[in-house]
Amino acid sequence: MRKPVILITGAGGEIGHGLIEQLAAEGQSAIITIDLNPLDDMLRPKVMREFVGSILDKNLLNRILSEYEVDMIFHLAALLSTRGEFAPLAAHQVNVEGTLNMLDFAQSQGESHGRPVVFLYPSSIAAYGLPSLEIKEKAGRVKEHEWTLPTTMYGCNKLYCEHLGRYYNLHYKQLAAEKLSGKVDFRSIRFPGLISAVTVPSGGTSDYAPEMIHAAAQGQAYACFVRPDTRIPFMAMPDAVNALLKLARADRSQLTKTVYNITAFNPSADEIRDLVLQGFPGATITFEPDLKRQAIVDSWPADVDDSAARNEWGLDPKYNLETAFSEYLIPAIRARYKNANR
Ligand code: AKB
Repeated sequence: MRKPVILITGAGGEIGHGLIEQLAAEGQSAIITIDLNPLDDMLRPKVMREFVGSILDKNLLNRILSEYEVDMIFHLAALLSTRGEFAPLAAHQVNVEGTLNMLDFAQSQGESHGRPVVFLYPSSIAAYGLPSLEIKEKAGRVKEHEWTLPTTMYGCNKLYCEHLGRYYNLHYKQLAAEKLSGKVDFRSIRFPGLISAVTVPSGGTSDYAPEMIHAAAQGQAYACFVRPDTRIPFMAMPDAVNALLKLARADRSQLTKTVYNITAFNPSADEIRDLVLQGFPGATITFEPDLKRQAIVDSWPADVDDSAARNEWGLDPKYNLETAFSEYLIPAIRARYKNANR
Protein backbone atom coordinates (compact mmCIF):
# COMPACT_ATOMS: atom_id res chain seq x y z
CA MET A 1 0.00 0.00 0.00
CA ARG A 2 1.33 3.49 -0.85
CA LYS A 3 0.83 6.17 1.79
CA PRO A 4 -1.44 9.22 1.11
CA VAL A 5 0.45 12.48 1.56
CA ILE A 6 0.80 16.16 0.67
CA LEU A 7 3.98 16.97 -1.29
CA ILE A 8 5.75 20.34 -0.95
CA THR A 9 8.61 21.26 -3.29
CA GLY A 10 11.02 24.05 -2.38
CA ALA A 11 9.86 23.31 1.15
CA GLY A 12 12.73 25.11 2.90
CA GLY A 13 11.94 28.42 1.20
CA GLU A 14 9.94 31.35 2.53
CA ILE A 15 6.42 30.14 1.73
CA GLY A 16 7.36 26.53 2.55
CA HIS A 17 8.32 27.51 6.09
CA GLY A 18 4.97 29.13 6.80
CA LEU A 19 3.03 26.40 5.04
CA ILE A 20 4.68 23.52 6.91
CA GLU A 21 4.15 25.32 10.24
CA GLN A 22 0.46 25.84 9.46
CA LEU A 23 -0.22 22.31 8.16
CA ALA A 24 1.67 20.79 11.09
CA ALA A 25 -0.32 22.94 13.55
CA GLU A 26 -3.56 21.63 12.02
CA GLY A 27 -2.16 18.12 12.53
CA GLN A 28 -4.22 16.43 9.84
CA SER A 29 -1.82 15.95 6.95
CA ALA A 30 1.19 13.77 6.37
CA ILE A 31 3.73 15.96 4.59
CA ILE A 32 6.65 14.93 2.41
CA THR A 33 9.07 17.50 1.04
CA ILE A 34 11.64 18.02 -1.70
CA ASP A 35 14.32 20.67 -1.37
CA LEU A 36 17.87 21.03 -2.62
CA ASN A 37 18.99 21.71 0.95
CA PRO A 38 18.15 19.89 4.18
CA LEU A 39 15.22 21.41 6.10
CA ASP A 40 16.15 23.42 9.16
CA ASP A 41 15.92 21.80 12.57
CA MET A 42 12.60 23.50 13.44
CA LEU A 43 10.84 22.13 10.35
CA ARG A 44 12.24 18.61 10.14
CA PRO A 45 10.13 17.09 12.96
CA LYS A 46 6.99 18.49 11.31
CA VAL A 47 7.27 16.44 8.11
CA MET A 48 6.88 12.71 7.59
CA ARG A 49 9.73 12.40 5.09
CA GLU A 50 12.25 14.82 3.66
CA PHE A 51 13.87 14.24 0.26
CA VAL A 52 17.02 16.30 -0.29
CA GLY A 53 17.22 16.57 -4.05
CA SER A 54 16.09 18.32 -7.19
CA ILE A 55 12.76 18.48 -8.99
CA LEU A 56 14.86 18.00 -12.14
CA ASP A 57 15.82 14.51 -10.94
CA LYS A 58 13.28 12.19 -12.57
CA ASN A 59 14.63 9.15 -10.69
CA LEU A 60 13.81 10.89 -7.42
CA LEU A 61 10.30 11.72 -8.63
CA ASN A 62 9.76 8.10 -9.76
CA ARG A 63 10.86 6.86 -6.38
CA ILE A 64 8.36 9.14 -4.66
CA LEU A 65 5.67 8.04 -7.11
CA SER A 66 6.25 4.39 -6.24
CA GLU A 67 6.17 4.97 -2.47
CA TYR A 68 3.45 7.59 -1.92
CA GLU A 69 -0.08 8.47 -3.00
CA VAL A 70 0.07 12.23 -3.44
CA ASP A 71 -3.31 13.98 -3.36
CA MET A 72 -2.07 17.55 -3.16
CA ILE A 73 1.10 19.28 -4.35
CA PHE A 74 2.36 22.71 -3.34
CA HIS A 75 4.99 23.32 -5.99
CA LEU A 76 6.98 26.15 -4.41
CA ALA A 77 10.47 25.53 -5.84
CA ALA A 78 11.59 28.45 -8.03
CA LEU A 79 14.48 30.70 -8.91
CA LEU A 80 13.31 34.31 -8.41
CA SER A 81 13.38 37.39 -10.62
CA THR A 82 16.74 38.97 -9.76
CA ARG A 83 18.65 35.70 -9.71
CA GLY A 84 16.95 34.69 -12.95
CA GLU A 85 18.44 37.68 -14.77
CA PHE A 86 21.96 36.53 -13.85
CA ALA A 87 21.27 32.93 -14.87
CA PRO A 88 18.35 32.84 -17.33
CA LEU A 89 18.97 29.26 -18.51
CA ALA A 90 19.15 27.96 -14.96
CA ALA A 91 15.94 29.88 -14.19
CA HIS A 92 14.23 28.29 -17.19
CA GLN A 93 15.42 24.86 -16.13
CA VAL A 94 14.16 25.14 -12.56
CA ASN A 95 11.06 27.22 -13.23
CA VAL A 96 9.81 25.63 -16.45
CA GLU A 97 11.39 22.17 -16.80
CA GLY A 98 11.02 21.63 -13.06
CA THR A 99 7.36 22.63 -13.18
CA LEU A 100 6.75 20.42 -16.22
CA ASN A 101 8.28 17.50 -14.31
CA MET A 102 5.97 18.20 -11.37
CA LEU A 103 2.89 18.48 -13.59
CA ASP A 104 3.79 15.19 -15.23
CA PHE A 105 4.36 13.66 -11.81
CA ALA A 106 0.88 14.87 -10.76
CA GLN A 107 -0.65 13.43 -13.94
CA SER A 108 0.97 10.02 -13.25
CA GLN A 109 -0.22 10.14 -9.65
CA GLY A 110 -3.76 11.01 -10.72
CA GLU A 111 -3.79 8.22 -13.30
CA SER A 112 -2.48 5.69 -10.79
CA HIS A 113 -4.78 6.42 -7.84
CA GLY A 114 -7.74 7.62 -9.90
CA ARG A 115 -8.36 10.92 -8.08
CA PRO A 116 -7.48 14.42 -9.32
CA VAL A 117 -4.31 15.75 -7.73
CA VAL A 118 -4.80 19.31 -6.47
CA PHE A 119 -1.77 21.23 -7.74
CA LEU A 120 -1.05 24.62 -6.12
CA TYR A 121 1.21 26.86 -8.12
CA PRO A 122 2.51 30.19 -6.80
CA SER A 123 2.74 32.53 -9.76
CA SER A 124 3.68 36.17 -9.28
CA ILE A 125 3.07 39.81 -10.11
CA ALA A 126 6.22 39.28 -12.21
CA ALA A 127 3.88 37.75 -14.81
CA TYR A 128 2.86 41.33 -15.60
CA GLY A 129 4.85 43.83 -17.63
CA LEU A 130 3.79 47.45 -17.85
CA PRO A 131 5.71 49.36 -20.49
CA SER A 132 6.13 52.71 -18.69
CA LEU A 133 5.58 54.43 -15.36
CA GLU A 134 2.89 56.58 -16.92
CA ILE A 135 0.95 53.51 -18.04
CA LYS A 136 1.57 51.84 -14.66
CA GLU A 137 -0.05 54.81 -12.95
CA LYS A 138 -3.00 54.86 -15.33
CA ALA A 139 -3.50 51.07 -15.24
CA GLY A 140 -4.65 51.13 -11.58
CA ARG A 141 -5.77 47.76 -10.26
CA VAL A 142 -4.67 45.37 -12.98
CA LYS A 143 -6.89 42.36 -13.76
CA GLU A 144 -5.53 38.85 -14.43
CA HIS A 145 -5.78 39.09 -18.23
CA GLU A 146 -4.29 42.60 -18.57
CA TRP A 147 -0.67 43.61 -19.29
CA THR A 148 0.75 40.09 -19.31
CA LEU A 149 3.97 40.96 -21.16
CA PRO A 150 6.65 40.20 -18.54
CA THR A 151 10.17 41.59 -18.92
CA THR A 152 12.03 39.05 -16.74
CA MET A 153 12.92 35.40 -17.37
CA TYR A 154 11.18 34.56 -14.10
CA GLY A 155 8.02 36.42 -15.16
CA CYS A 156 8.01 34.67 -18.55
CA ASN A 157 8.51 31.32 -16.80
CA LYS A 158 5.63 31.95 -14.37
CA LEU A 159 3.24 33.06 -17.10
CA TYR A 160 4.05 30.08 -19.32
CA CYS A 161 3.68 27.62 -16.42
CA GLU A 162 0.25 29.06 -15.63
CA HIS A 163 -0.66 28.01 -19.18
CA LEU A 164 1.03 24.61 -18.81
CA GLY A 165 -1.05 23.98 -15.69
CA ARG A 166 -4.23 24.96 -17.50
CA TYR A 167 -3.23 22.62 -20.35
CA TYR A 168 -2.75 19.64 -18.01
CA ASN A 169 -5.98 20.45 -16.21
CA LEU A 170 -8.24 20.89 -19.24
CA HIS A 171 -6.61 19.69 -22.47
CA TYR A 172 -3.90 17.12 -21.70
CA LYS A 173 -3.49 14.69 -24.64
CA GLN A 174 -6.77 15.90 -26.09
CA LEU A 175 -6.46 13.63 -29.16
CA ALA A 176 -6.10 10.40 -27.18
CA ALA A 177 -8.95 7.86 -27.40
CA GLU A 178 -9.73 8.11 -23.69
CA LYS A 179 -10.04 11.35 -21.72
CA LEU A 180 -6.84 11.92 -19.74
CA SER A 181 -7.25 15.54 -18.68
CA GLY A 182 -8.68 16.49 -15.29
CA LYS A 183 -6.20 14.37 -13.32
CA VAL A 184 -4.30 17.55 -12.42
CA ASP A 185 -6.57 20.02 -10.65
CA PHE A 186 -4.35 23.06 -11.25
CA ARG A 187 -4.88 26.21 -9.17
CA SER A 188 -2.60 29.23 -9.17
CA ILE A 189 -2.18 32.48 -7.24
CA ARG A 190 -0.29 35.47 -8.60
CA PHE A 191 1.46 36.48 -5.38
CA PRO A 192 2.44 40.06 -4.63
CA GLY A 193 5.72 40.76 -2.80
CA LEU A 194 5.67 38.76 0.44
CA ILE A 195 7.03 39.87 3.80
CA SER A 196 7.84 37.30 6.46
CA ALA A 197 8.99 37.85 10.02
CA VAL A 198 10.66 34.47 10.05
CA THR A 199 12.71 34.30 6.85
CA VAL A 200 14.61 36.79 4.68
CA PRO A 201 14.12 36.24 0.95
CA SER A 202 16.96 35.93 -1.52
CA GLY A 203 17.11 36.43 -5.26
CA GLY A 204 13.89 38.42 -5.67
CA THR A 205 13.29 42.03 -6.68
CA SER A 206 10.51 42.78 -4.20
CA ASP A 207 13.10 41.94 -1.51
CA TYR A 208 13.70 45.60 -0.62
CA ALA A 209 10.71 45.61 1.75
CA PRO A 210 11.65 42.58 3.86
CA GLU A 211 15.36 43.46 3.67
CA MET A 212 14.63 46.95 5.05
CA ILE A 213 12.78 45.58 8.08
CA HIS A 214 15.20 42.75 8.88
CA ALA A 215 18.22 45.06 8.53
CA ALA A 216 16.64 47.64 10.87
CA ALA A 217 15.86 44.98 13.47
CA GLN A 218 19.50 43.88 13.45
CA GLY A 219 20.77 47.45 13.78
CA GLN A 220 22.26 47.41 10.26
CA ALA A 221 22.09 50.37 7.88
CA TYR A 222 20.10 49.65 4.70
CA ALA A 223 20.38 51.27 1.28
CA CYS A 224 17.11 50.59 -0.53
CA PHE A 225 17.68 49.67 -4.19
CA VAL A 226 14.47 51.33 -5.49
CA ARG A 227 13.19 54.94 -5.49
CA PRO A 228 11.08 56.14 -2.53
CA ASP A 229 7.96 56.45 -4.76
CA THR A 230 8.15 52.83 -5.99
CA ARG A 231 4.83 51.09 -5.45
CA ILE A 232 3.84 47.42 -5.81
CA PRO A 233 1.40 45.17 -3.93
CA PHE A 234 2.54 43.24 -0.84
CA MET A 235 1.14 40.80 1.70
CA ALA A 236 2.23 39.44 5.07
CA MET A 237 3.37 35.82 4.93
CA PRO A 238 0.67 34.33 7.23
CA ASP A 239 -1.99 35.75 4.89
CA ALA A 240 -0.16 34.33 1.86
CA VAL A 241 -0.09 30.87 3.43
CA ASN A 242 -3.77 31.13 4.37
CA ALA A 243 -4.64 32.17 0.83
CA LEU A 244 -2.80 29.15 -0.59
CA LEU A 245 -4.65 26.82 1.79
CA LYS A 246 -8.02 28.47 1.09
CA LEU A 247 -7.58 28.05 -2.64
CA ALA A 248 -6.37 24.46 -2.16
CA ARG A 249 -9.51 23.64 -0.17
CA ALA A 250 -12.01 25.56 -2.31
CA ASP A 251 -14.78 23.63 -4.00
CA ARG A 252 -13.66 23.20 -7.62
CA SER A 253 -17.14 24.08 -8.87
CA GLN A 254 -16.75 27.60 -7.39
CA LEU A 255 -13.60 28.34 -9.40
CA THR A 256 -13.94 30.04 -12.79
CA LYS A 257 -10.23 30.78 -13.27
CA THR A 258 -6.95 28.91 -13.14
CA VAL A 259 -5.05 31.98 -11.94
CA TYR A 260 -6.04 34.52 -9.28
CA ASN A 261 -4.54 37.85 -8.25
CA ILE A 262 -4.24 38.49 -4.53
CA THR A 263 -3.07 41.50 -2.54
CA ALA A 264 -3.35 43.09 0.91
CA PHE A 265 -1.70 46.55 0.68
CA ASN A 266 0.47 48.50 -1.74
CA PRO A 267 2.72 50.99 0.04
CA SER A 268 5.45 53.02 -1.62
CA ALA A 269 9.01 52.19 -0.54
CA ASP A 270 8.99 55.47 1.40
CA GLU A 271 5.84 54.48 3.30
CA ILE A 272 7.48 51.17 4.19
CA ARG A 273 10.51 53.09 5.45
CA ASP A 274 8.27 55.26 7.68
CA LEU A 275 6.64 52.19 9.22
CA VAL A 276 10.01 50.52 9.80
CA LEU A 277 11.26 53.70 11.50
CA GLN A 278 8.21 53.72 13.78
CA GLY A 279 9.15 50.20 14.93
CA PHE A 280 12.91 50.76 14.97
CA PRO A 281 13.40 54.53 15.52
CA GLY A 282 17.20 54.42 15.37
CA ALA A 283 17.37 52.68 11.98
CA THR A 284 19.37 54.15 9.10
CA ILE A 285 17.52 53.64 5.80
CA THR A 286 18.65 55.47 2.68
CA PHE A 287 17.70 55.22 -0.99
CA GLU A 288 20.30 54.24 -3.60
CA PRO A 289 18.27 53.07 -6.60
CA ASP A 290 19.80 50.42 -8.81
CA LEU A 291 18.39 51.50 -12.17
CA LYS A 292 18.21 48.01 -13.60
CA ARG A 293 16.41 46.41 -10.67
CA GLN A 294 14.26 49.55 -10.49
CA ALA A 295 13.14 48.96 -14.08
CA ILE A 296 11.95 45.47 -13.16
CA VAL A 297 9.86 46.73 -10.24
CA ASP A 298 8.54 49.60 -12.37
CA SER A 299 7.21 47.03 -14.86
CA TRP A 300 5.09 45.38 -12.12
CA PRO A 301 1.65 46.80 -11.36
CA ALA A 302 1.14 49.32 -8.55
CA ASP A 303 -1.97 47.37 -7.57
CA VAL A 304 -3.95 44.33 -8.69
CA ASP A 305 -7.66 43.57 -8.80
CA ASP A 306 -8.21 40.53 -6.57
CA SER A 307 -12.02 40.60 -6.60
CA ALA A 308 -12.24 37.15 -8.23
CA ALA A 309 -10.25 35.58 -5.37
CA ARG A 310 -12.38 37.41 -2.79
CA ASN A 311 -15.67 36.44 -4.44
CA GLU A 312 -14.93 32.87 -5.51
CA TRP A 313 -12.90 31.38 -2.68
CA GLY A 314 -13.10 33.90 0.11
CA LEU A 315 -9.69 35.60 0.07
CA ASP A 316 -9.73 37.76 3.20
CA PRO A 317 -6.28 38.87 4.39
CA LYS A 318 -6.15 39.52 8.13
CA TYR A 319 -3.43 42.19 8.00
CA ASN A 320 -3.65 45.63 6.42
CA LEU A 321 -0.54 47.78 6.08
CA GLU A 322 -0.63 49.17 9.62
CA THR A 323 -1.50 45.93 11.41
CA ALA A 324 0.98 43.91 9.32
CA PHE A 325 3.68 46.06 10.89
CA SER A 326 2.28 46.73 14.35
CA GLU A 327 0.80 43.28 15.11
CA TYR A 328 2.95 40.91 13.07
CA LEU A 329 6.25 42.12 11.58
CA ILE A 330 7.67 44.47 14.21
CA PRO A 331 6.95 42.33 17.31
CA ALA A 332 7.87 39.01 15.67
CA ILE A 333 11.06 40.32 14.06
CA ARG A 334 12.10 42.08 17.25
CA ALA A 335 11.65 38.84 19.20
CA ARG A 336 13.46 36.85 16.53
CA TYR A 337 16.66 38.87 16.68
CA LYS A 338 16.53 39.31 20.44
CA ASN A 339 16.46 35.51 20.81
CA ALA A 340 19.14 35.10 18.14
CA ASN A 341 21.45 37.45 20.07
CA ARG A 342 21.05 35.62 23.37
C1 AKB B 1 10.52 38.35 -6.77
O1 AKB B 1 10.79 39.48 -6.40
O2 AKB B 1 11.08 37.78 -7.72
C2 AKB B 1 9.41 37.62 -6.06
C3 AKB B 1 8.11 37.83 -6.75
C4 AKB B 1 7.50 39.19 -6.78
O3 AKB B 1 7.55 36.91 -7.25
N1 AKB B 1 9.32 38.02 -4.71
